[in-house]
Amino acid sequence: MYVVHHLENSRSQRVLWMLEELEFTYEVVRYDRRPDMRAPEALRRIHPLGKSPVVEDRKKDGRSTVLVETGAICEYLVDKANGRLGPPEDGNGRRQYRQFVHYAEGSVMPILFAVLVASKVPLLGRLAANKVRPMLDVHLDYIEKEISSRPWFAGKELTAADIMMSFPLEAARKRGGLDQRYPATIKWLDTIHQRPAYQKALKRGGNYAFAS
Ligand SMILES: N[C@@H](CCC(=O)N[C@@H](CS)C(=O)NCC(=O)O)C(=O)O
Repeated sequence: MYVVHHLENSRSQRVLWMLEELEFTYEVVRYDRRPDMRAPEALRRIHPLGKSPVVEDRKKDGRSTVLVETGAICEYLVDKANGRLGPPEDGNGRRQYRQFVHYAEGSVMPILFAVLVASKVPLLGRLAANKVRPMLDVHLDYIEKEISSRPWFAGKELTAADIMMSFPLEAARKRGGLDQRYPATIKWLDTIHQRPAYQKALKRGGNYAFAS
């Protein structure tokens, strides 16, 4: 049994979506953000980093494995699902899969985070945001080119690479300038939002401001 420690309006929505796609049984423990948008102290009792997602894989003997880091959690679930949503067979697809699983948190999220935080600070923050935004545009241009050439990030089928890419692109649409200038990316977002598993995950997760 999987227990997902899920922070409202956060990256951990992806784990719920993945569990739904795999039709795995899971429980959700929901956490509200504090007024300063940080995670509450209670999450630190589950894992010292105090971030979400945290997934517990509870074994029948009462022991549990505690997992953090969305990409690592997705890869763990792919293993548990005997490779479902994992890398495709062909070499090109495998390379794309590996790249986008890491790229989402490793390259896009840090820039997006900088834009989001800076744009909330008056005057100097906004100037800083304007400086960082072109760096985000480079990523959005690259992503648009990639997703224009195939239906999913690693080829012809949905994989964990798409699940990893969902949050940065949803957040970029909400607050980072991803708009109709990037039609293939917008179409990809609309496609994932229509999946029944995505919709079920939304109901399980509660507040999520990034799905529209
Ligand atoms: N790279 C990590 C990032 C984890 C992370 O920063 N989670 C955010 C959720 S969007 C969080 O818990 N923020 C609240 C806080 O830092 O207090 C992952 O993908 O799991």
